[in-house]
Amino acid sequence: MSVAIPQELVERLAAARRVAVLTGAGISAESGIPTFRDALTGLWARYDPQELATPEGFARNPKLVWEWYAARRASIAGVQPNPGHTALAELEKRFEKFTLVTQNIDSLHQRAGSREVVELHGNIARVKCSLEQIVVNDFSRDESPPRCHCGAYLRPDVVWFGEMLPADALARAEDAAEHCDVFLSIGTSAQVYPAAELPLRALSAGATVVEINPERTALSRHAHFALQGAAGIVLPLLLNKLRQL
Ligand code: BJW
Repeated sequence: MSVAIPQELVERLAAARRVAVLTGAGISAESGIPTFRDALTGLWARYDPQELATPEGFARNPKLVWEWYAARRASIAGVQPNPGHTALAELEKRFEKFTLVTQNIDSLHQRAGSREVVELHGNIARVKCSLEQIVVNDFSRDESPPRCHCGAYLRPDVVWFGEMLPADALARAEDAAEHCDVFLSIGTSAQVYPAAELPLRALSAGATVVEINPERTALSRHAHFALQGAAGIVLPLLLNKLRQL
């Protein structure tokens, strides 16, 4: 699928001083990590989020949840950032202020070289105590799940449904959305809150909002530009157009 990049978008981006970006599972799809809501290959098409991504599910069956995340952690460790991640790391260098807010837990933005990354939904590589909510680095892997020194189970340091997002990350994301000239929403279905509110906050504050996604989403009709294509194709094209100006 070939995607035309509107010249007006390139010019608005070139004139921008502050850029905010929200990414979702779609940007990592081309690295081989499944999205959540794809009807056939999405994680939630094959697994029940109530059982695997809620505190109640973890309380019912901690071993099942721990082992599901352990398998995902192992598969994420084997993938590489793709041209979409790399293009964002390059874009960051061109702007006075560039905040990359991600819902992803896979560290692929950091591995591609992005520096200012705000993780809204945690990081699968970290483990925290399910009682004390503090990150734990040193634990015995003999049990499944392992236990904290306090006796409670350890769990992945990710945000499940019904849980609050890390307050500092959310505050930084909201500030970036409300004080940017251009906001890019990339590879997210825009269904999960509060992340889905960020592009709407940017719109209300007067930013140019751009969506990059092969499918239309709830955001598409609000965006100034909805580019229908894969992030790994569209982002390098956009970067090239900017370089040619
Ligand atoms: C491509 C592509 C390519 C494919 N290139 N694109 C207000 C209104 C309604 C509900 C709520 C609300 N406020 C809170 C809620 C409840 C809930 C919520 O939003 N529910 C909705 C489902 C309705 N939110 C919460 O519970 C949040 N907590 C919270 O708000 O606390 C306060 C509170 C609690 C309770 C009540 C009220 C307030 C926490 C949300 C945590 C989400 N956690 C997960 C799991 C993380 C750990 C893990 O990985 O296991 O986060 S769920 C999952 O969804 C994951 C993702 O980060 C998140 C978003 O998904 P994403 O990234 O958009 O992926 P997909 O699959 O949906 O979309 C992929 C897109 O990519 C698609 O559009 C494709 O087309 C596209 N794509 N290939 C570009 N190559």
